[in-house]
Amino acid sequence: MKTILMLPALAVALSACTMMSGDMKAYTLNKQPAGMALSSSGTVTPKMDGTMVMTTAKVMGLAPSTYYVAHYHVMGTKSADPCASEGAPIMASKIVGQTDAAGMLSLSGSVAKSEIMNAKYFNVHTASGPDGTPADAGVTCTAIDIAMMK
Ligand SMILES: [Cu+2]
Repeated sequence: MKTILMLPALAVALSACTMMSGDMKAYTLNKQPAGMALSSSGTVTPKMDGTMVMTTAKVMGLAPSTYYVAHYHVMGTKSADPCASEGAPIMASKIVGQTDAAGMLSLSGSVAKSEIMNAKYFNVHTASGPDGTPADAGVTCTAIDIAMMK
């Protein structure tokens, strides 16, 4: 009985180890004011790769067949909460994508870590079109402190 109980603990330890390689961590995206009419949920995962940061975001429950744009932002002054601080977007980190018919969005992009060194949050906006011009102040967001990542 003792060996059987040990197995799940070992499996957890192994998967935790896999998660740590490359310093990957999934951040949960929370709604911003422009996203309140949507039942969205999702995650964003920045992954360090040498001098670059590869960012992958998956969001569901957005408007179907709609363009969205995401970027990292520096901290703003409107709030101590990064997602409500209204900091400037870091344009080099812009990623544009379109939801499928079910409102599912997958984004991925690569940016030099030096460009986003001062990033304190990452958010997703509705875009006015494929060029990724933001059409609102943000639908979903998470605080991410890039300087704290290895
Ligand atoms: Cu933004």
